[in-house]
Amino acid sequence: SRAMASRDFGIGDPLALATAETGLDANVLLVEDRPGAAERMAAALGQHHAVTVEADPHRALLLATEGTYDAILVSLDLEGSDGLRLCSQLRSLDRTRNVPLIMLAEPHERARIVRGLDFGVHDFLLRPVDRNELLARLRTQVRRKRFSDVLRGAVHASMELAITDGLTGLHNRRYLDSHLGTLFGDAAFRQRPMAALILDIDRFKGINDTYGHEAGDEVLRTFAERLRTHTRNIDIVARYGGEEVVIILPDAGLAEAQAIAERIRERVEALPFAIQRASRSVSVTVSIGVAVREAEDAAPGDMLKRADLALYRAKAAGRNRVEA
Ligand code: GH3
Ligand code: MG
Ligand code: MG
Ligand code: MG
Repeated sequence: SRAMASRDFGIGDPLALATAETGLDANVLLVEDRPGAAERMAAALGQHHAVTVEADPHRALLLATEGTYDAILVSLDLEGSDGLRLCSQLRSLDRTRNVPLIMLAEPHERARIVRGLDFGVHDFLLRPVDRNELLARLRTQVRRKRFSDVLRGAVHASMELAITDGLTGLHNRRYLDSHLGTLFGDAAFRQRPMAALILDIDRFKGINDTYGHEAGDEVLRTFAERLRTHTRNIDIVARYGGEEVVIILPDAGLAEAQAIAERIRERVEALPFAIQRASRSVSVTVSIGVAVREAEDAAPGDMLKRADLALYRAKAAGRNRVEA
């Protein structure tokens, strides 16, 4: 059932994916300033992996933050600088904290090895480094990293799914409900305006009845796409019900909100909507209710209620219009 669940996210079985390849061509950064040691390790790794050797810890940090390495090996006994400090920096920077990090140390440096492990260095190798051990530890770390990347992607995908409407790709009502309170409270606190539009496609049932439910779905997808095109990134566009959409306009007053609503109404009316399976297009119009946050509103529901009443007036007045 785990495989089933992950297929739903379109990522395949993460465990299979992470364990399948054993070749594991990895991109490795080796921070080492002893020429002999660097050469031997590069030779050992070189067969399967791409190795960049860097002796200077500052340049190594730059390389690590700019590049995409699958693993970083750091010598703890660099001449005149502290490999452990570099490890700590690599573990604290966003760009590098998830890259597998392996310390190279002398056996008598156990105390420093323990400190490194304490702040999150993933593994260590004792000198003289055994070639097979090097390859095995590297392989383990790279595999762990790839596995956790896949899982991270899956978690991200499932979180996206939970707040996205499956048909239109707009935010869903759950997302709106969970965010609107905060936005609304923030606007009230800063005494900034905020507006809400409720949009409802006119006589949508007729499109379903005439061309079928799938044609109706296609119109909804196109409708959503046009709304995305004609709103800003900071606006929240959420599918609220079947063919109803709520748009939250942070920082917009009444005049601006009405202008935006009117522009959307015109853009919907101006271009017919394609219905591919019927090889034709249909005219669609939308009615829009507009409301703004009032000082006496206790909750965003008050604003939405006024927008809904305005929408009702728009329908009653003949549809294809904006009312506030
Ligand atoms: P009005 O101008 O008064 O809004 O008329 P209307 O027909 O659009 O209004 P009504 O709310 O009565 O009907 C909405 C229809 O939307 C009914 C429902 O079958 C349809 N609908 C709701 N969700 C979906 C959906 O996801 N896909 C499709 N194809 N139709 C849907
Ligand atoms: Mg309706
Ligand atoms: Mg409708
Ligand atoms: Mg409706």
